[in-house]
Amino acid sequence: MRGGSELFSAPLTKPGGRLEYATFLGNEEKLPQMPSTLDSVLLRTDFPELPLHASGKVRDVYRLDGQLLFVATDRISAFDFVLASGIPHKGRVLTQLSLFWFDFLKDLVPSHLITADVDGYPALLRPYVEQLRGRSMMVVRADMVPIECVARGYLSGSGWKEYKQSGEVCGIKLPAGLRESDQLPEPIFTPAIKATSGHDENISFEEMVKRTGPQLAETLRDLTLRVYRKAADYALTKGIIIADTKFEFGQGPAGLLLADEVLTPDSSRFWPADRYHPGRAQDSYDKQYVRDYLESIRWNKQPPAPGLPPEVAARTSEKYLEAYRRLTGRELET
Ligand code: Q0T
Repeated sequence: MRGGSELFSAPLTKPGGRLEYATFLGNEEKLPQMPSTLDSVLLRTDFPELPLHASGKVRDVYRLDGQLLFVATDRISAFDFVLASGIPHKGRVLTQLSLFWFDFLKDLVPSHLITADVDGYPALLRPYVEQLRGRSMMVVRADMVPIECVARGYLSGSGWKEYKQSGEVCGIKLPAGLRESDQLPEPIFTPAIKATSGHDENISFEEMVKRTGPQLAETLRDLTLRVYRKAADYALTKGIIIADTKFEFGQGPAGLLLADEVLTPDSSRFWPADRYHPGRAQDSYDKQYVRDYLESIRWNKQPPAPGLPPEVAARTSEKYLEAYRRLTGRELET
Protein backbone atom coordinates (compact mmCIF):
# COMPACT_ATOMS: atom_id res chain seq x y z
CA MET A 1 0.00 0.00 0.00
CA ARG A 2 2.53 2.63 0.87
CA GLY A 3 6.09 3.34 -0.26
CA GLY A 4 9.17 1.35 -0.36
CA SER A 5 8.49 -2.07 -1.72
CA GLU A 6 8.20 -1.67 -5.46
CA LEU A 7 10.23 -3.92 -7.68
CA PHE A 8 12.27 -1.93 -10.18
CA SER A 9 9.21 -0.08 -11.48
CA ALA A 10 9.22 2.50 -8.72
CA PRO A 11 9.63 6.07 -9.82
CA LEU A 12 12.98 7.16 -8.53
CA THR A 13 13.21 10.86 -9.25
CA LYS A 14 12.54 10.06 -12.81
CA PRO A 15 15.57 10.58 -15.06
CA GLY A 16 17.29 7.23 -15.34
CA GLY A 17 16.74 6.39 -11.70
CA ARG A 18 19.70 8.51 -10.76
CA LEU A 19 19.24 10.50 -7.59
CA GLU A 20 21.25 13.56 -6.95
CA TYR A 21 21.84 15.82 -4.02
CA ALA A 22 19.70 18.83 -3.46
CA THR A 23 18.39 20.66 -6.44
CA PHE A 24 16.65 22.99 -3.99
CA LEU A 25 13.84 23.70 -6.40
CA GLY A 26 11.67 26.43 -5.02
CA ASN A 27 14.39 27.13 -2.53
CA GLU A 28 17.05 28.73 -4.66
CA GLU A 29 17.57 31.65 -2.34
CA LYS A 30 18.42 29.47 0.66
CA LEU A 31 21.86 28.34 1.69
CA PRO A 32 22.76 24.76 0.88
CA GLN A 33 22.79 22.19 3.66
CA MET A 34 25.79 22.15 5.95
CA PRO A 35 28.45 19.62 4.91
CA SER A 36 27.99 17.72 8.18
CA THR A 37 24.38 17.01 7.22
CA LEU A 38 25.13 16.21 3.60
CA ASP A 39 27.82 13.75 4.64
CA SER A 40 25.43 11.74 6.75
CA VAL A 41 22.65 11.46 4.18
CA LEU A 42 22.72 8.47 1.85
CA LEU A 43 20.58 8.88 -1.25
CA ARG A 44 21.81 6.04 -3.37
CA THR A 45 23.82 2.90 -3.05
CA ASP A 46 26.13 1.34 -5.57
CA PHE A 47 27.88 -1.93 -4.89
CA PRO A 48 29.27 -2.84 -8.29
CA GLU A 49 30.24 -6.35 -7.17
CA LEU A 50 26.67 -7.26 -6.21
CA PRO A 51 23.68 -7.84 -8.49
CA LEU A 52 20.73 -5.61 -7.62
CA HIS A 53 17.74 -7.74 -6.62
CA ALA A 54 15.17 -5.00 -6.20
CA SER A 55 15.05 -1.29 -5.69
CA GLY A 56 12.20 0.69 -4.21
CA LYS A 57 11.56 4.29 -3.38
CA VAL A 58 13.58 3.94 -0.20
CA ARG A 59 15.26 0.53 -0.09
CA ASP A 60 17.86 -1.11 -2.33
CA VAL A 61 18.18 -4.88 -2.16
CA TYR A 62 21.23 -6.77 -3.39
CA ARG A 63 21.83 -10.46 -3.97
CA LEU A 64 24.65 -12.09 -2.08
CA ASP A 65 25.01 -15.84 -2.58
CA GLY A 66 21.76 -17.36 -1.32
CA GLN A 67 21.03 -14.34 0.83
CA LEU A 68 19.96 -10.75 0.34
CA LEU A 69 21.44 -7.49 1.56
CA PHE A 70 18.70 -5.01 2.43
CA VAL A 71 19.79 -1.37 2.56
CA ALA A 72 17.56 1.46 3.72
CA THR A 73 18.67 4.77 2.25
CA ASP A 74 17.68 8.21 3.56
CA ARG A 75 15.38 8.83 0.60
CA ILE A 76 11.87 10.06 1.32
CA SER A 77 8.81 9.94 -0.86
CA ALA A 78 5.80 12.20 -0.78
CA PHE A 79 2.82 12.28 -3.10
CA ASP A 80 4.30 9.19 -4.80
CA PHE A 81 7.64 10.77 -5.72
CA VAL A 82 11.06 10.40 -4.25
CA LEU A 83 12.22 13.87 -3.29
CA ALA A 84 15.55 15.30 -4.32
CA SER A 85 16.84 15.57 -0.77
CA GLY A 86 17.09 12.95 1.93
CA ILE A 87 16.24 12.88 5.63
CA PRO A 88 19.21 12.56 7.99
CA HIS A 89 19.14 9.25 9.95
CA LYS A 90 15.99 8.02 8.22
CA GLY A 91 17.47 4.81 6.84
CA ARG A 92 18.92 3.90 10.20
CA VAL A 93 15.63 4.60 11.95
CA LEU A 94 13.72 2.34 9.54
CA THR A 95 16.26 -0.45 9.93
CA GLN A 96 16.61 -0.20 13.72
CA LEU A 97 12.86 0.00 14.18
CA SER A 98 12.36 -3.12 12.06
CA LEU A 99 15.00 -4.89 14.11
CA PHE A 100 13.21 -3.87 17.30
CA TRP A 101 9.90 -5.24 16.01
CA PHE A 102 11.41 -8.46 14.64
CA ASP A 103 12.61 -9.17 18.16
CA PHE A 104 9.37 -7.98 19.80
CA LEU A 105 7.34 -10.27 17.52
CA LYS A 106 9.58 -13.31 17.46
CA ASP A 107 7.23 -15.42 19.57
CA LEU A 108 4.47 -14.92 16.98
CA VAL A 109 6.49 -15.34 13.78
CA PRO A 110 10.13 -15.73 12.79
CA SER A 111 11.61 -13.06 10.53
CA HIS A 112 13.89 -13.16 7.53
CA LEU A 113 16.68 -11.45 9.49
CA ILE A 114 20.04 -13.20 9.50
CA THR A 115 22.18 -10.43 10.95
CA ALA A 116 22.51 -6.66 11.00
CA ASP A 117 26.00 -6.81 12.48
CA VAL A 118 28.06 -5.31 9.65
CA ASP A 119 31.30 -6.53 11.19
CA GLY A 120 30.10 -10.07 10.52
CA TYR A 121 29.14 -9.40 6.89
CA PRO A 122 30.92 -11.24 4.05
CA ALA A 123 34.40 -9.90 3.28
CA LEU A 124 33.17 -8.67 -0.09
CA LEU A 125 31.29 -5.90 1.76
CA ARG A 126 34.32 -4.73 3.77
CA PRO A 127 34.79 -1.58 1.64
CA TYR A 128 31.22 -0.52 2.37
CA VAL A 129 30.78 -1.30 6.07
CA GLU A 130 30.61 2.30 7.21
CA GLN A 131 27.94 3.02 4.60
CA LEU A 132 26.03 -0.08 5.67
CA ARG A 133 26.36 0.24 9.44
CA GLY A 134 23.00 0.62 11.15
CA ARG A 135 21.01 0.84 7.94
CA SER A 136 21.32 -2.65 6.49
CA MET A 137 20.52 -6.28 7.18
CA MET A 138 21.39 -9.60 5.68
CA VAL A 139 18.19 -11.56 5.18
CA VAL A 140 17.10 -15.01 4.10
CA ARG A 141 16.14 -15.11 0.46
CA ALA A 142 12.58 -16.34 0.63
CA ASP A 143 9.90 -17.29 -1.82
CA MET A 144 7.72 -14.20 -1.43
CA VAL A 145 3.95 -14.42 -1.12
CA PRO A 146 2.64 -12.08 -3.83
CA ILE A 147 0.15 -10.41 -1.49
CA GLU A 148 0.50 -7.30 0.63
CA CYS A 149 -0.89 -8.31 4.00
CA VAL A 150 -2.52 -5.19 5.42
CA ALA A 151 -4.09 -4.81 8.84
CA ARG A 152 -6.28 -1.81 9.60
CA GLY A 153 -7.43 -0.73 13.02
CA TYR A 154 -8.70 2.68 11.85
CA LEU A 155 -10.49 3.97 8.78
CA SER A 156 -8.09 5.90 6.57
CA GLY A 157 -6.64 6.13 3.07
CA SER A 158 -8.03 3.62 0.58
CA GLY A 159 -10.03 2.00 3.39
CA TRP A 160 -11.94 5.21 4.04
CA LYS A 161 -12.39 5.74 0.29
CA GLU A 162 -13.91 2.28 -0.20
CA TYR A 163 -16.09 2.58 2.87
CA LYS A 164 -17.57 5.88 1.70
CA GLN A 165 -18.46 4.32 -1.64
CA SER A 166 -19.74 0.92 -0.53
CA GLY A 167 -19.82 0.58 3.25
CA GLU A 168 -17.22 -2.17 2.86
CA VAL A 169 -13.45 -2.49 2.78
CA CYS A 170 -12.05 -5.40 0.75
CA GLY A 171 -15.47 -7.05 0.92
CA ILE A 172 -15.72 -6.67 4.69
CA LYS A 173 -19.01 -5.08 5.72
CA LEU A 174 -18.50 -2.37 8.33
CA PRO A 175 -21.05 -0.66 10.59
CA ALA A 176 -22.86 2.37 9.16
CA GLY A 177 -21.98 5.88 10.29
CA LEU A 178 -18.22 5.60 10.65
CA ARG A 179 -16.19 8.78 10.12
CA GLU A 180 -12.77 9.23 8.55
CA SER A 181 -10.02 8.04 10.96
CA ASP A 182 -12.52 6.30 13.28
CA GLN A 183 -11.28 3.24 15.11
CA LEU A 184 -12.84 0.07 13.72
CA PRO A 185 -14.83 -2.23 16.03
CA GLU A 186 -11.95 -4.67 15.54
CA PRO A 187 -8.91 -4.72 13.28
CA ILE A 188 -9.54 -6.06 9.78
CA PHE A 189 -7.35 -7.84 7.24
CA THR A 190 -7.39 -6.04 3.86
CA PRO A 191 -5.07 -7.78 1.39
CA ALA A 192 -3.72 -5.95 -1.66
CA ILE A 193 -1.71 -6.70 -4.75
CA LYS A 194 0.86 -4.62 -6.54
CA ALA A 195 -0.84 -3.22 -9.61
CA THR A 196 1.10 -2.25 -12.72
CA SER A 197 0.25 1.39 -11.96
CA GLY A 198 2.63 1.16 -9.00
CA HIS A 199 -0.30 1.68 -6.68
CA ASP A 200 -1.54 -1.20 -4.62
CA GLU A 201 -4.96 -2.55 -5.38
CA ASN A 202 -7.15 -3.84 -2.58
CA ILE A 203 -8.60 -7.30 -3.12
CA SER A 204 -11.17 -9.38 -1.29
CA PHE A 205 -10.19 -12.29 0.91
CA GLU A 206 -11.85 -14.58 -1.67
CA GLU A 207 -9.56 -13.17 -4.36
CA MET A 208 -6.57 -13.84 -2.12
CA VAL A 209 -7.76 -17.41 -1.62
CA LYS A 210 -7.79 -17.88 -5.40
CA ARG A 211 -4.19 -16.74 -5.57
CA THR A 212 -2.64 -18.46 -2.54
CA GLY A 213 -5.06 -21.23 -1.67
CA PRO A 214 -7.30 -21.22 1.40
CA GLN A 215 -4.77 -22.56 3.91
CA LEU A 216 -2.08 -19.95 3.32
CA ALA A 217 -4.69 -17.17 3.06
CA GLU A 218 -6.17 -18.06 6.44
CA THR A 219 -2.77 -18.46 8.06
CA LEU A 220 -1.61 -15.07 6.79
CA ARG A 221 -4.83 -13.34 7.78
CA ASP A 222 -4.62 -14.67 11.32
CA LEU A 223 -0.92 -13.95 11.61
CA THR A 224 -1.28 -10.43 10.20
CA LEU A 225 -4.01 -9.59 12.70
CA ARG A 226 -2.20 -11.13 15.68
CA VAL A 227 1.02 -9.27 14.83
CA TYR A 228 -0.82 -6.00 14.24
CA ARG A 229 -2.73 -6.28 17.53
CA LYS A 230 0.38 -6.96 19.56
CA ALA A 231 2.34 -4.12 17.99
CA ALA A 232 -0.51 -1.59 17.97
CA ASP A 233 -1.43 -2.29 21.60
CA TYR A 234 2.18 -1.72 22.58
CA ALA A 235 2.63 1.40 20.43
CA LEU A 236 -0.46 2.99 21.97
CA THR A 237 1.16 2.74 25.41
CA LYS A 238 3.96 4.83 23.90
CA GLY A 239 1.62 7.47 22.51
CA ILE A 240 1.59 6.28 18.91
CA ILE A 241 -1.49 5.02 17.07
CA ILE A 242 -0.59 2.54 14.34
CA ALA A 243 -3.66 3.12 12.21
CA ASP A 244 -2.74 0.49 9.66
CA THR A 245 0.29 -1.41 8.46
CA LYS A 246 1.51 -3.62 5.66
CA PHE A 247 3.42 -6.88 6.04
CA GLU A 248 5.11 -9.05 3.47
CA PHE A 249 5.68 -12.72 4.09
CA GLY A 250 7.89 -15.26 2.40
CA GLN A 251 8.40 -19.01 2.54
CA GLY A 252 11.82 -19.76 3.95
CA PRO A 253 13.56 -23.12 4.23
CA ALA A 254 11.71 -23.83 7.49
CA GLY A 255 8.34 -22.17 6.82
CA LEU A 256 6.75 -18.73 6.84
CA LEU A 257 8.93 -15.71 7.54
CA LEU A 258 8.02 -12.11 8.24
CA ALA A 259 9.96 -10.25 5.56
CA ASP A 260 10.61 -6.73 4.30
CA GLU A 261 10.71 -3.94 6.87
CA VAL A 262 8.00 -3.96 9.49
CA LEU A 263 5.96 -1.45 11.44
CA THR A 264 7.90 1.60 10.32
CA PRO A 265 6.43 4.97 9.39
CA ASP A 266 7.05 4.00 5.74
CA SER A 267 5.01 0.79 5.91
CA SER A 268 2.35 2.07 8.31
CA ARG A 269 0.30 5.07 9.26
CA PHE A 270 1.61 6.37 12.57
CA TRP A 271 -0.50 9.02 14.26
CA PRO A 272 0.42 10.94 17.42
CA ALA A 273 -2.19 9.68 19.91
CA ASP A 274 -2.43 13.00 21.74
CA ARG A 275 -3.59 14.75 18.56
CA TYR A 276 -6.06 12.10 17.41
CA HIS A 277 -9.29 13.69 16.20
CA PRO A 278 -11.57 11.32 14.27
CA GLY A 279 -13.84 12.91 11.68
CA ARG A 280 -11.02 14.16 9.47
CA ALA A 281 -7.69 13.08 8.04
CA GLN A 282 -4.95 12.90 10.71
CA ASP A 283 -1.59 14.58 10.60
CA SER A 284 1.17 12.19 9.64
CA TYR A 285 3.61 11.47 12.45
CA ASP A 286 6.63 11.66 10.19
CA LYS A 287 5.79 13.41 6.91
CA GLN A 288 3.56 16.29 7.92
CA TYR A 289 6.25 18.99 7.61
CA VAL A 290 7.17 17.59 4.20
CA ARG A 291 3.60 17.60 2.93
CA ASP A 292 2.94 21.05 4.34
CA TYR A 293 6.08 22.38 2.66
CA LEU A 294 5.25 20.81 -0.69
CA GLU A 295 1.74 22.25 -0.51
CA SER A 296 3.15 25.66 0.43
CA ILE A 297 5.31 25.82 -2.69
CA ARG A 298 2.37 24.51 -4.73
CA TRP A 299 4.46 21.87 -6.45
CA ASN A 300 2.38 20.48 -9.31
CA LYS A 301 3.27 16.88 -8.32
CA GLN A 302 4.95 16.29 -11.64
CA PRO A 303 8.62 15.42 -12.01
CA PRO A 304 11.16 16.55 -11.16
CA ALA A 305 10.36 16.32 -7.46
CA PRO A 306 11.73 19.20 -5.43
CA GLY A 307 14.20 19.07 -2.57
CA LEU A 308 13.45 20.23 0.95
CA PRO A 309 14.79 23.26 2.79
CA PRO A 310 17.31 22.12 5.41
CA GLU A 311 15.01 23.07 8.28
CA VAL A 312 12.16 20.97 6.89
CA ALA A 313 14.52 18.01 6.47
CA ALA A 314 15.87 18.55 10.00
CA ARG A 315 12.44 18.76 11.63
CA THR A 316 11.35 15.64 9.73
CA SER A 317 14.49 13.83 10.81
CA GLU A 318 13.62 14.69 14.39
CA LYS A 319 10.16 13.09 13.97
CA TYR A 320 11.70 9.81 12.79
CA LEU A 321 14.15 9.86 15.68
CA GLU A 322 11.29 10.63 18.08
CA ALA A 323 9.23 7.69 16.80
CA TYR A 324 12.23 5.43 17.32
CA ARG A 325 12.86 6.81 20.79
CA ARG A 326 9.23 6.51 21.86
CA LEU A 327 8.72 2.98 20.56
CA THR A 328 12.01 1.48 21.69
CA GLY A 329 12.76 3.60 24.75
CA ARG A 330 16.28 4.02 23.39
CA GLU A 331 18.21 6.73 21.57
CA LEU A 332 19.25 5.81 18.07
CA GLU A 333 22.88 4.74 18.30
CA THR A 334 25.07 6.99 16.21
C1 Q0T B 1 12.48 -10.43 -0.94
C2 Q0T B 1 13.29 -12.54 -1.31
O1 Q0T B 1 11.17 -4.99 -0.17
C3 Q0T B 1 11.04 -5.12 -1.34
O2 Q0T B 1 11.65 -4.29 -2.19
C4 Q0T B 1 12.31 -3.22 -1.60
C5 Q0T B 1 13.07 -2.52 -2.59
C6 Q0T B 1 10.19 -6.16 -1.91
N1 Q0T B 1 10.94 -7.35 -1.98
C7 Q0T B 1 11.18 -8.25 -1.02
C8 Q0T B 1 11.94 -9.23 -1.55
C9 Q0T B 1 12.66 -10.61 0.43
C10 Q0T B 1 12.29 -9.63 1.36
N2 Q0T B 1 11.98 -8.84 2.10
C11 Q0T B 1 13.20 -11.83 0.88
N3 Q0T B 1 13.44 -12.09 2.19
N4 Q0T B 1 13.50 -12.77 -0.04
N5 Q0T B 1 12.80 -11.42 -1.78
C12 Q0T B 1 12.11 -8.88 -2.86
N6 Q0T B 1 11.51 -7.70 -3.08
